[in-house]
Amino acid sequence: MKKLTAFLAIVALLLATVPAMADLSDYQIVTTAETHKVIFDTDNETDWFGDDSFALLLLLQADAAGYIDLLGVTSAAANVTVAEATTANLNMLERAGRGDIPVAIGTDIPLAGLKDDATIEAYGLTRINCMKQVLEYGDSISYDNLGPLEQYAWGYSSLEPVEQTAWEFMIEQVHKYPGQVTIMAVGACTNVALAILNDPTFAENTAGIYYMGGSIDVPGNDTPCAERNWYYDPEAVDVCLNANWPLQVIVPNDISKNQKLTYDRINLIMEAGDNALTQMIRENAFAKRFENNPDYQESLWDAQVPGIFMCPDFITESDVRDVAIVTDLGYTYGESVAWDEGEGPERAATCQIVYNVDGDAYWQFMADMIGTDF
Ligand SMILES: [Ca+2]
Repeated sequence: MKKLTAFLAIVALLLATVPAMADLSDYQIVTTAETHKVIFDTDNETDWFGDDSFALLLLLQADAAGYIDLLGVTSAAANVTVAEATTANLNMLERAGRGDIPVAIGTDIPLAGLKDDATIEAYGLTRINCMKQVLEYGDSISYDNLGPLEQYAWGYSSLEPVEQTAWEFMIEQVHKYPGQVTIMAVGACTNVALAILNDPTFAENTAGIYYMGGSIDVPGNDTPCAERNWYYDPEAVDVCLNANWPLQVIVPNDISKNQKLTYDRINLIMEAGDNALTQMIRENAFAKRFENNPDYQESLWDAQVPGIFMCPDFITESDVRDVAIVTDLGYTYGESVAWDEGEGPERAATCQIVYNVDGDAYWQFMADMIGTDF
């Protein structure tokens, strides 16, 4: 008996020293790497390590765990120039030890061109800061030379992007895995629109598209009508909405009214593990914004996208509506307009719209995924 007691004591001691492993079998994950391939099209930024960055970390872990196959990351415009987004993507992948994931450079020139000051003034539009930077710096900035924008980056990565453009990469991958690739477009939609315009069979050969964009039942965040990602290039959104996707899911600006990143949620991730990913969060999000300000909160948009793709169970509020975008220059330029399913006009597309998730469960999932070493 004494021996058994001693043995049990040793077992208990050993168990106590092993860090708790998250039990991911508790989650209703519906995706697998064999069947669910993802291209992440993102206006990522490392100076503001926010939404896109959290989403990318979740995708990297989902790929490492075999829940998805992350085929590549493509750089889009909207909140930053494509040069900065590319630098951010390369940097994050290098820090995460994931130089095996290809990065392809997109474009920050909208389908209808960059809007100069005369156009902005003539139609009463809002000036998007990074579009002004593209106009000012043009081709003089690139992912390995950000010029005056260098102050907003972590520094440069030793990783290199692939030679293909974002839209070329998308077309190639979609035809390599017909019916299996989901596009996650969490920046401007220009790259995706270019893939569609260059290959009319592109959309129908994907598994579908998840957008972060548009404002359905709430005001926009760039203008009273328009949300930033879709305001950057409304003509591209119009092309995308009218392509022949098997599935279109929109995570609109509405979700940002419901979901916030809080001190407790970011802390949950940092307590879940100590690895290159949690260190990135600690250095660039926690230390810069939360550490000295525990009451600080920020709205969440893109970070919700990969998780609802993997576990639709997180969705608490959703419906199916017809959605179109206004492309006439003027006050309502870039506005996303929604009708009941089947009631929309010709240029409207039937989409699933996700307004809210179970935030506590979602961020526990983020913590369990990002904190685990797969
Ligand atoms: Ca984004």
